[in-house]
Amino acid sequence: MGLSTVGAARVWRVGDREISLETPVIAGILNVTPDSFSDGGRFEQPVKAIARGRKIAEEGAVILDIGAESTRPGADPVPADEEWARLEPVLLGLRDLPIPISVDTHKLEVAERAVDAGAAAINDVTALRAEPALAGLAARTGVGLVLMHMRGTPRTMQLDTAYRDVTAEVRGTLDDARRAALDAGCEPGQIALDPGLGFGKSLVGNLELLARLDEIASLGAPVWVGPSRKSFLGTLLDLGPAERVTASVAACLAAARRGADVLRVHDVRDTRQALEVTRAIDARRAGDVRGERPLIRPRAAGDRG
Ligand code: HH2
Repeated sequence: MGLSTVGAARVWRVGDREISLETPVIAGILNVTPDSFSDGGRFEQPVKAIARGRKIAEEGAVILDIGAESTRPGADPVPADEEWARLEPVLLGLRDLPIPISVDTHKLEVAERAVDAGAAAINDVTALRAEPALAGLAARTGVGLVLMHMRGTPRTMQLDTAYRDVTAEVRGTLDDARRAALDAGCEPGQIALDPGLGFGKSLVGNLELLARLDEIASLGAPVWVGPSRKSFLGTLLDLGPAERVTASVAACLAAARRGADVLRVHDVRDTRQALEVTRAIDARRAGDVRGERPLIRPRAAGDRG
């Protein structure tokens, strides 16, 4: 099994902390880009981004995922220097944030600088295809590593969205990427897997991946999933990005039912409320009246594995 345990508890290890996965948790999205598909330009200025990052933590995210290069379909790549120039002031301004920060990048140079500046995880939307050495960085530093499935690149990914069996193909690719990270020296508990909703998938493909998410979860690693405001929800309901909040929350709840551990969302407050209601109901049914336990805990000294 890929999951770490403390007693019987499931956790994801990120640097010197661990995130409890006993119940699904939220990764709040902060895009410091001019061109992200749903919030491009809103948090480009560092002061606005820093304020938004603090709000995301207050609203109940357990990790803040900061991206400085849009991966929307058709997006052009951003040079590493420019990506880092967008990220640096925001990372430095959020150094004292109580929750860990992940950086959404597939560039080694950017990831190294981000880890030096305190990032606790790297979210690689290419699952090591762009830069296999990201696995070595995670192995050396102990940061968390998210490996996400994408077919092609953001420029090409929507050109071919036909699969014989989308879930089987995505599962196989993620399993291979996870093995490569383990071969590079990562510990199983560091690695999370993400089916990459919207990255080279059709409407039906995205729905099928959500419906069969338990098959991805059966690999044993923590599962990230990011349906938030994505165009497949807009296609389903004929809605623009800003109108997709309810649809996103519904997709998150469906994913949580099928084994998602970390829900990557723009709308933290709404998603958190929905999760809490579901959790309260499920707890009554299970007769589970445990008190609140902290979701992010310090790791025991010397506990590296
Ligand atoms: N989706 C996006 C970006 N990064 N990372 C993971 N692990 N999973 C996802 O589903 C995922 C991701 C795209 O969403 P967003 O960041 O809002 O848009 P953009 O890439 O245009 O900045």
